[in-house]
Amino acid sequence: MLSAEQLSQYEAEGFVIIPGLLQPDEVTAFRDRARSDLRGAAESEGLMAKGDTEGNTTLLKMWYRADDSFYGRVARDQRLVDIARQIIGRDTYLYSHKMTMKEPRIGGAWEWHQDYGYWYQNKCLAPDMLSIWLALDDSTRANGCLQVLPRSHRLGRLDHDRVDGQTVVDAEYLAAALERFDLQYVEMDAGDALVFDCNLLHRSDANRSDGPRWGYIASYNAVDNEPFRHVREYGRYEELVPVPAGSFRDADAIPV
Ligand SMILES: O=C(O)CCC(=O)C(=O)O
Repeated sequence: MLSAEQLSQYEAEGFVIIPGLLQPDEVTAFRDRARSDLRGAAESEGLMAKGDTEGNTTLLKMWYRADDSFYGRVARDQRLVDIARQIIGRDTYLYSHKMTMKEPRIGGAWEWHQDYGYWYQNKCLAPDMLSIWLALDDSTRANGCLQVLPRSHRLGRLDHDRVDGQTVVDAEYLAAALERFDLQYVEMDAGDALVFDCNLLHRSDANRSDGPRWGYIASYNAVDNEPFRHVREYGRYEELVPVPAGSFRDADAIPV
């Protein structure tokens, strides 16, 4: 659960950082498992490569189910579920979960966007959605940590365009937002989490370092805000049954 102070920071700023949400041994187990499952995974296994404007590529693996797999159990971990339910304030389900992988020197940038820029197009009527971004590596300016515009969630949903394979916020509105809000680099230690509103403007740079920058993102939605029409494979309602903290480590081997 978030403390009252963390919750009011989330509401005011559109995000809050939770230091050490995962214990060091949990991070190690999660990172080792993910590297072994996902490194070398192919497009046929659902791995997506997203280009950026400089020709770099960032990798993305998405999961759609709140199941009993290793990754499903991370998304259903009691600590994450409690935070999501607390913020949404009514029946909540897992919208999607994914790994964003920036490999050393080649991992590309994510351009400015609001997640609700995508999810509105996916037929979610209300912005009653949030994400928890878990750092599996220390996430720094050098390796392409997240950048946010604090308070920009108050703008509501802005228009987005499809540019070079990414859904990015309208350039003119972005320029105005950059004038109005101070950009913040969200540097995190492995195991820290960023909880953020679906309308918070965010991006990340390419990974110019010699180490990987991997982050796992679980996104949650209000049950009554399930897409009114399904245009994507993900986002379908499934009961969100929490599992004890850290029990993902006990999950059996599951296909990636
Ligand atoms: O992991 C990142 O750097 C950004 C990912 C992101 O913004 C997204 O998946 O919407």
